[in-house]
Amino acid sequence: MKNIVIFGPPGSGKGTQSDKIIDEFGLAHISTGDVLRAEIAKETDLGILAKKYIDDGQLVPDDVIIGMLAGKLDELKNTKGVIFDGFPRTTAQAVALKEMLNERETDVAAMISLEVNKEELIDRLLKRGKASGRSDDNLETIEKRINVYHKQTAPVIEFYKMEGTHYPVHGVGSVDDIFSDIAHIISKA
Ligand code: B4P
Repeated sequence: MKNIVIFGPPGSGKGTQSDKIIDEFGLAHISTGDVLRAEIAKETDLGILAKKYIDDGQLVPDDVIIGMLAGKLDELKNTKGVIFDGFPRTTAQAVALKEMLNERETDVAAMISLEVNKEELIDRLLKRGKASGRSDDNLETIEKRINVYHKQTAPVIEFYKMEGTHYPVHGVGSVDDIFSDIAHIISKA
């Protein structure tokens, strides 16, 4: 299996590039953000809990996310590989993902880290907020999410550097040019 982690701050293009990776490489896709938004729409217990954190720009607790991901992984059998989009977002999640994959005799082949400056992130998310009405795409929550990223999520980069699978990608420019850099990395991974 070829498993890929697509990583980066909020608005860096994880979801955008995941769509292109699916088309090109035929991998399965798990977006923890999409799963949480689906739970919120269905008003499940998990959705009600997650909404409080998401609307406040905070991460949903690790134990909740890790349990949810294990369930999703079990639904995917006989796949060529999985794109993990928005997961891991803490070092504890990175360790849990490695354990879950190792139990299934596989691992992460590449962690693609999209690098985008703060002004560009804010600009993109404010634009998306106008179109999508997402409750977390307003200036106050966006700034909180970026701070949470630097404190809790950026340390995940060190984990994958130690694993030898960290690949930084410049994430500003045309979606196709960025994808071409990503596709090159995945082909060789
Ligand atoms: P996510 O849904 O993962 O959302 P995101 O980080 O905001 O978006 P992404 O980087 O995918 O951006 P996109 O491609 O859409 O998470 C939402 C929340 O869920 C989190 O804040 C957290 O509370 C919770 N959560 C999720 N996973 C969790 C976890 N593992 N642990 C704990 N909590 C978790 O791009 C954004 C915009 O930019 C789009 O409008 C797009 O069109 C545009 N864009 C993309 N590429 C562009 C480019 N090259 N140029 C110009 N615009 C571009």
